[in-house]
Amino acid sequence: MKLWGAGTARSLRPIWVAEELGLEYEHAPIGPRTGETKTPEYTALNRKQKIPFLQDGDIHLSESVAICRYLIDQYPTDNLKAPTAPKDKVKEDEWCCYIYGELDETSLYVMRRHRDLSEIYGASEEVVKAAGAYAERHLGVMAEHLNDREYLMGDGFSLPDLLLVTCLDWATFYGLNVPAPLQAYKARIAQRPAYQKSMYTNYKELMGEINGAVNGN
Ligand SMILES: N[C@@H](CCC(=O)N[C@@H](CS)C(=O)NCC(=O)O)C(=O)O
Repeated sequence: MKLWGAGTARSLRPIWVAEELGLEYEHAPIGPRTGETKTPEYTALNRKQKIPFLQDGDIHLSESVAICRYLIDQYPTDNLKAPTAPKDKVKEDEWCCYIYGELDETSLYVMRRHRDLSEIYGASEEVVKAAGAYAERHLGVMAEHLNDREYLMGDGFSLPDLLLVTCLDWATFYGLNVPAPLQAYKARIAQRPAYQKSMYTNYKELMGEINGAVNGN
């Protein structure tokens, strides 16, 4: 099994799932906009020229949520609950779509586009501000839900929690207001060894760069 991609919230997700499941995998830590996604070899694998990407035998998959879902279904474990009853499956889908659609794509990535990647997508303080406020509104909805619950689904740590934590890290990094119940929830989940290992695997190149900068290397 080979997982491609490092350095972003999206690339963290499949690495974290693989660690939760105890899988053996090769990691190719290519980054976006480094030219590494545009090589002929990588383009032949993933025409979208994006990370993350998974190769597992004849399965080739892009899209962070789809890769996570595949791994969880293909290599089940009690560490990461996968619902089986239709009513639970749709609840899980509801959370995954909500987190990915409202937090990741229409808020945090919009902020990224119009601030960090403004040379490509155009700079707009107004859009960044509105997207941040929109994210905070939906963080409020999730904070209410998690106020008296340990996890999003009733039955333990599951894919929506993993997606939400990657967005909470991202929102915190962008200076958004993350309500206290979500901070407590994030702190609890951050104790998981698989989270810590995957954070290191996903961000170690960047950490090296940061340490290098601090050390003046
Ligand atoms: N919906 C995709 C988004 C993938 C994505 O946009 N990846 C970014 C890095 S976070 C990328 O590879 N960007 C390079 C580019 O757009 O050229 C997912 O969740 O996997």
